[in-house]
Amino acid sequence: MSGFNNIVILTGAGISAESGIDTFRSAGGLWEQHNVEDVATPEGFARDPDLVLGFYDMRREALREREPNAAHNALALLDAEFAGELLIVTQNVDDLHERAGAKRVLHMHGELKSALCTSCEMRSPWDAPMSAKDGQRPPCPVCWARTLRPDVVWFGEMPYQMERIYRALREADLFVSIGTSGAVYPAAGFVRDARDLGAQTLELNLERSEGSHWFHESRQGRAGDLVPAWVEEVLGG
Ligand code: BV8
Repeated sequence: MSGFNNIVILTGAGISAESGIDTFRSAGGLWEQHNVEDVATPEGFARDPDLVLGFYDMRREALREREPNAAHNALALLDAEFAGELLIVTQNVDDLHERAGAKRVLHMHGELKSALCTSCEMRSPWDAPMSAKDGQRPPCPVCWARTLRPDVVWFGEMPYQMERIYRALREADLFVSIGTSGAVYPAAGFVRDARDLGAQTLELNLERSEGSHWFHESRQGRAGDLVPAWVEEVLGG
């Protein structure tokens, strides 16, 4: 795994599973507890904002008790030690990559700890409940309107920084997918884009995913085991 100069990594909920954060599609996962149309679409938010705000408040609150795991720490080490180009594109809205120390991180589906105001469209760091309290939702720190929403990308919404991601995929000589089911686009299509553009492709996942057949190599196992071993291969040269 040595000799690469430009690595793009895509992470999904599976990299945070060993930190105790629910994934979406495993047994008991988020989509078994909640109807995705109700809590992860703009239509659901328009229909019942407090249900949606409560869903994200619960996940933001749960994040306080969670810590990065060995996989996040290994990617942070790679970020610090790898001399080439590196971009960690995460579908996750948790902050565990950053808390592990990774710097070159791009949240294509937004972040739990960010608030987007639908009046002034400004984003603000946010780590408090967004649901109404005593009948009032909290005010936007910029314009004071009580019109904040979670700064996450819902189904039917455009993921963030797509141009930057496609530019990185064009330049990558290695694309690694970690802990994702390959069920949601456009992220699920990145492996094909990277492969068509000449990159080597590697999947690290607990089980075979919907996209496993697109990868040159697919390794099954827990991220906490597979990722440190892979980072050692890359840094050990
Ligand atoms: C878009 C943020 C247009 C919010 C998420 C009809 C109408 C409208 C849209 C569509 C449509 N048909 C298709 C679409 C597109 C749609 C889509 O793909 N739908 C699917 C369901 C078919 N996509 C969109 O709407 C996207 N936007 O298309 O805009 C556009 C786009 C480009 C250009 C022009 C226009 C926006 C989608 C974003 C939705 N937001 N999250 C939040 O977090 O609440 S999606 C969410 O699910 C994640 O972010 C991720 O993207 C996706 C998949 O989740 P995973 O991370 O993979 O988690 P999952 O549980 O599925 O899998 C976990 C994996 O880990 C498993 O494989 C498991 O085996 C493994 N694992 C578990 N434990 C471990 C492990 N691996 C290793 N170690 C372990 N310990």
